[in-house]
Amino acid sequence: MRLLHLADLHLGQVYGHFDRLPEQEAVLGQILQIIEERRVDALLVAGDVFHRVHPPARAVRMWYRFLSEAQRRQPTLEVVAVAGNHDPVARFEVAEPFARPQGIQLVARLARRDSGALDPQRVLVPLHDATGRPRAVCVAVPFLRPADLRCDASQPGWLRAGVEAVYAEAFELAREAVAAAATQGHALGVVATGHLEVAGTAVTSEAELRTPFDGAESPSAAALFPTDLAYVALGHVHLPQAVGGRENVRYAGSPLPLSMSEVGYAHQAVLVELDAQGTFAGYESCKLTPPVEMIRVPRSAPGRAKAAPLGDVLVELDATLAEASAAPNATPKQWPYLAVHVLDEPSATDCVRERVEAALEGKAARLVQIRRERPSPASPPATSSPGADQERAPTLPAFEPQSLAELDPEEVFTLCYDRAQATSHPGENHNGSHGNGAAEEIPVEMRAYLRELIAEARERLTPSNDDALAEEREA
Ligand SMILES: [Mn+2]
Repeated sequence: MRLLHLADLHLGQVYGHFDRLPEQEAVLGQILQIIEERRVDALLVAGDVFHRVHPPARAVRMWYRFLSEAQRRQPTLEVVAVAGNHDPVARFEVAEPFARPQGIQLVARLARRDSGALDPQRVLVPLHDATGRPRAVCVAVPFLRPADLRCDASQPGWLRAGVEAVYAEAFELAREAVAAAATQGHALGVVATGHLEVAGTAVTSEAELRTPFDGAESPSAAALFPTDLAYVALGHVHLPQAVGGRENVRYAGSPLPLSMSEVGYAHQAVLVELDAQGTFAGYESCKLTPPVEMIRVPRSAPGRAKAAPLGDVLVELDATLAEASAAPNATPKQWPYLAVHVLDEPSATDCVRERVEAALEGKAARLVQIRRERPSPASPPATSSPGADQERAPTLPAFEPQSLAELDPEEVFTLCYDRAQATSHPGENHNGSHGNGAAEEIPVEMRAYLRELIAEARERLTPSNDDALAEEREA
């Protein structure tokens, strides 16, 4: 049977102040084509369907339309979609009464029985081929929150232990289902979903950094996923890759670059083949084409600084846009996104934004970010300063009001935390000898509570606001 693995759609993302739904619709169109042409039996969506806990109504509509259109084109298609950390937990499953009878499973939290044991009826989803024959069972695990776990939070490493325990219990249930099916003459493969950072994963995106296990704390693929699994469809990390050296344990990555840090690699969906015995028989990466270009000035290149003095930036901006020039009849919704990173020199003027905007006058480009970076005291304030450690420079980045739109509350908290650490332990970590420049990581437990708080705050925001804003923007 044939599976299509997607993740991190982030529908409803607003970049700078530009709505990305038109691009997302275009990419969903490419995915529909793959589903139809390749006769996909089951679609696995590994979390972060939406960008925010309160997605705009148009994003929700787009998601349901996509599911419905996918089944119109491929009527036997089954779908398993689990929620990621960006998704609205309470509302992700609300369409279930309609979706479930259609073979669409929407899973946002772990269903348990009164005994506390996982409910196999909800955690396991049977998957069939086009003839209706059972071929696999999917262990549908969403992004796990502390409330989903059954473990002693006072023990060190409880988060990891709790997550490992959930997967171990779910795979035990899957084994029982496989054994039961074998007595009926069916050979089932076991596939699984997950929305988490697995140890040893390469991360390039700023968006998914520092969640949810804080690097060292995250569980390994070996600890989580037994080797007899047919396939593991992962989400959360936006860089597509195999995990733990296993070709059948993969992150699909984001179908569209969400920010400049996700440019420079191919975006894709993963087509997976299971043989008649339900074992992994290979995969194919189906390339997706981003409809809009993303440009960062200065252009990034290995060994090149991420920021440049304003004068250099303006010169490069001019040359880049002359060369990029979108099709002459392109509408503003097709114009490339532009991010500008300016090095803040002591002599720099205060009107960086005005000068950049003036340079863009009449140009077909959409400015999403002006980032001003202070030169780090350890390196000379020249364009040629090595850029390797600039991801998180030892000095904290200066904030431009507009870049706030891109910031996530957790990121703000992390920066404040780093700043507080830097002032309470001056000199300890100020020379940039630690690559990430962070004084000390936020304790895992503190971060877990912070996330709960943020989720709660988001739930309490009036949902109508987004929609009103979106309609206004569209008008
Ligand atoms: Mn994501």
